[in-house]
Amino acid sequence: ASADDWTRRSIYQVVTDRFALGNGSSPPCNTDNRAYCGGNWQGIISKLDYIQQMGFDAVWISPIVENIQGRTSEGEAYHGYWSQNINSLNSNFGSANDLKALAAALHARSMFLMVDVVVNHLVANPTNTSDISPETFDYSLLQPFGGQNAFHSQCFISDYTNQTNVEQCWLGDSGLPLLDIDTENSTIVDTMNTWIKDLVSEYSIDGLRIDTAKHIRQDFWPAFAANASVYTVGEVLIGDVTYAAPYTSVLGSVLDYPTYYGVYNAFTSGTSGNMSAIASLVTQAQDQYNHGTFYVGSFVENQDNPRIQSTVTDQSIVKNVMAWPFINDGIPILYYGQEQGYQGGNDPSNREALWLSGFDTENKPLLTHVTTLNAARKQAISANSSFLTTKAKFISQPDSSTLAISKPPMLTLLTNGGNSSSVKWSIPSSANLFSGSETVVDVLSCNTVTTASDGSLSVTASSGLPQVLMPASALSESGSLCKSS
Ligand code: ABC
Ligand code: CA
Repeated sequence: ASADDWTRRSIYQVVTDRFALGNGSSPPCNTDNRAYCGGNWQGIISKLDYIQQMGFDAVWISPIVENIQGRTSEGEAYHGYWSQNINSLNSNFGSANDLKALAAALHARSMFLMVDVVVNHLVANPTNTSDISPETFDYSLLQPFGGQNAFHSQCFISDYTNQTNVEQCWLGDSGLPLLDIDTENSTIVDTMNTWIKDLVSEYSIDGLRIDTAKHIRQDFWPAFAANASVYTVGEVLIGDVTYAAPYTSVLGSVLDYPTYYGVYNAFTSGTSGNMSAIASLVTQAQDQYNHGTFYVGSFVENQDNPRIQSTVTDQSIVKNVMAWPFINDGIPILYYGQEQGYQGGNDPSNREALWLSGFDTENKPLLTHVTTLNAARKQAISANSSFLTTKAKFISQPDSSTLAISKPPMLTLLTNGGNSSSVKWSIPSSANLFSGSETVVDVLSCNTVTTASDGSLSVTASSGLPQVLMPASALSESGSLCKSS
């Protein structure tokens, strides 16, 4: 599927090992152990109702290829990022038939499959951790290359301001080195291009999340993306828009890390959090990225960062943050477990087993919240054929703890004030969002307000809750939002 196909989607990200077991069991899973807990592809298949009923129509799964086995000083390869043989699958997650069955089950529901892929490195379990000099690795296990000459010479990344160092030195550390593949070598480049082409076709993959994209030279990526011939979203882990921007020209787009940091900081520092920084980051990204921010992956949690609720548990603030990916230009991504209120901190605590929640759909306000947000976005797409190609705009507000985002027919009002705050909003007629004396619905609460005769809007947000406003006329008969039943 193309980037345009993906823009109407919303993505549920799972850590395959931590989502569900195919046999329906719920074994204990202590994240501190950094060990496999048993989740697998059959488990995902068995819980597609759970994912789809929240309104998601794409699933991003962990890397699928064979990883190093056994325990390292940093635990087991349960997350899937320690590839050893890219031509074989990670049997902990299932068989080739299981993975094909997952793709087929998704497609039967008109859902997309996104697979995480790692091209930057392979991992060899050091035979002797007190001596990790290059000669000590068993290269024969590292397939399809099998020799030391497939890797850049050993050096650990030491200077993130030196791009050659970032690209050609190694991630990891002496405890567990990630051997950096020589992606300057044309034979290796050809191997990778053929590999991705075959992988996408063999498993009917609809899109790829590209791990460690900034650790490979930019001009490696266009041919790789062309061979993939599906949407590719690169992980460029950086807070800086200008650094990320060129990757949006060599890949489908990037995960929107700069905005993630802006949003995280704005909502986790009390009312001193800088809300206008979000507006300025997004505006920069809209200006600098290829295709603006329409193709970015928009997220507020993932497997590498502490969950929002490890820092802030005020449910009003949490609901504001969670709204972000669904109301801006990018493709929304929800990291599994946020809907269940998970609170894990840094890796590995943020990789809790979802089955321990019992897949509860009845008593989880955040699950209801995300279901509504998905429905609101879908409704906006169907009400305005230009929704997906109209840039989000910010309407300036006097109160620095607020942010008003216009993306017609949606107007979203966010605040970091928390549940004891109350905000009086004024949206001027010059915002050109509504007509005069029009009924406008906050689809999160189903409260309605009426605009003034000039189309301006005054509305109060109580308890620091976010509001997603749409004209009543944009809520169609067929839609499910705010229908009294
Ligand atoms: C292991 C241990 C952890 C331990 C960690 C250091 O080592 O398990 O307990 O804390 C996989 C596993 C991890 C494992 C690693 C290493 O492998 O999931 O559990 O951690 O063995 C991707 C994936 C990630 C994956 C890998 C490796 C890569 O999403 O899940 O990790 O395949 C760098 C890379 C980035 C990578 C990330 C983990 O490390 O660029 O691709 N993620 C700065 C640098 C970034 C750097 C980041 C963290 O630090 O610029 O390049 O990411 O080290 C902003 C700045 C940024 C700054 C951030 C922190 O702040 O603008 O520049 O990022 O404001
Ligand atoms: Ca590299």
